[in-house]
Amino acid sequence: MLRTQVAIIGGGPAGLLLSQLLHQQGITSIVLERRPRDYVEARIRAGLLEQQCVDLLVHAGAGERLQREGLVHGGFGIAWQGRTQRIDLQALAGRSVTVYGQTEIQRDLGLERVRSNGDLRYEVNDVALEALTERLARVSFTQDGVRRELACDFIAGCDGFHGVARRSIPAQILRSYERVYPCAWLGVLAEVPPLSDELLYVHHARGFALCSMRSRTRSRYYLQCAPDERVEQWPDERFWDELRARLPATHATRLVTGAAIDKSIVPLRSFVAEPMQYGALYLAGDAAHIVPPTGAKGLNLAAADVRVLHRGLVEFYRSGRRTLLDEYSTRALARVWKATRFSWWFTTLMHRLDDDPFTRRLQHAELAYMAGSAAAARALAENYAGLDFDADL
Ligand code: RFL
Ligand code: PHB
Repeated sequence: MLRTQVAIIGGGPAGLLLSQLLHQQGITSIVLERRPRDYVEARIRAGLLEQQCVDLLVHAGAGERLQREGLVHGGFGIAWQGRTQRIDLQALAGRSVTVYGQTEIQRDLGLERVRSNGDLRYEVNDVALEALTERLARVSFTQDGVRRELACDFIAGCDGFHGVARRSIPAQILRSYERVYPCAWLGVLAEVPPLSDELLYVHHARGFALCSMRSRTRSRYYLQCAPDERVEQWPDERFWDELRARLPATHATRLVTGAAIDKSIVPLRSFVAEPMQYGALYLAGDAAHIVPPTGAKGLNLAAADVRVLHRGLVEFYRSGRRTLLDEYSTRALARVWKATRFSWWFTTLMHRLDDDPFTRRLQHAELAYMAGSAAAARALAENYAGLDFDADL
């Protein structure tokens, strides 16, 4: 039987960051990831990091390239009904955000784990969590056709929304809260210069649009679409025409188009599972919660969970005390619900979610209010830039 202190299910950003932070404190872990490494590193997802998330990656020793190549943004734009407003994050919230792709974070963390001889196991199948309430918990899994067992003190469930960890918590204990939105995001990555230096969120009668980027030469664009649409229905030409139709006129004329390198459709969903711990199992990241991407909070929340969890584990291994571990779920959920609220609010404000003219008028009124009120703009800015990591209770 294999033995480690912390078994980590899932080698996404949450799992790798946790294993790296634990390694720095001399705590052993084994990461079990279902997919091949190349696949995990090629998944195009998040692009926007809160300053506190950047700080944590730097602290973990995986921030060297991020600090060199990440694009620091002091604000972003919101457009509606021919108007554009800049939200000055620095002036309103005293913080910036950083554009740096999740693919790169995944690669940087992976390299750092390999450099420090981390035990990362890819293409591991049929992971099963056992003995969660016994002194030693167990994880069994199949690797290279062989069934193996791993004994551990703790299990970190970092295996995303579709993973096995959350489902290992007894149904009578786990409570979940969910909102599925009647729309999806169609995302395109293209080797073209971004529309402007900052991100632009667009509220439009035809639906939401977002102009983002990965670098000065690579753009990331999103269009609201129906959840049952397929990427085949969106050839490049149609995508660019639709984006142009939703952009303010001044921006539309500047748009540089090109062949899409990647195209995908993501449904919009809010989901929170409570509690985030059961016996030896602690859930972190998308395994416990999902937010719609409008507020760019998913990866940042995963990093915040990992920060709280690793502190609890360090306290336990240093002193034998479980104070922070016992508070893990309460602390993490306090932050999760605030980000869930913000993501829901920003999604509801910016998308066409129904055909009711009353809804539309309310959205326009709220956008106009934000343009005219420093207090309203500040509420958006401080949530977007990220609420204080240490103000969660
Ligand atoms: P992940 O990244 O889903 O990783 C989970 C890992 O677990 C593996 N796994 C298993 N391994 C072993 N056994 C099993 N049974 C397993 N089941 C699953 C999976 O293969 C995977 O490798 O979760 P994690 O680490 O919690 O990280 C969360 C983030 O990936 C996610 O929140 C963000 O991508 C969300 N997100 C954004 N977040 C931001 O903070 N800023 C953004 O700008 C942002 N934009 C986005 C986004 C997500 C998007 N999509 C595609 C959902 C934009 C998009 C389009
Ligand atoms: C992205 O660049 O992928 C991105 C940026 C901001 C968001 C969501 C996604 O709100």
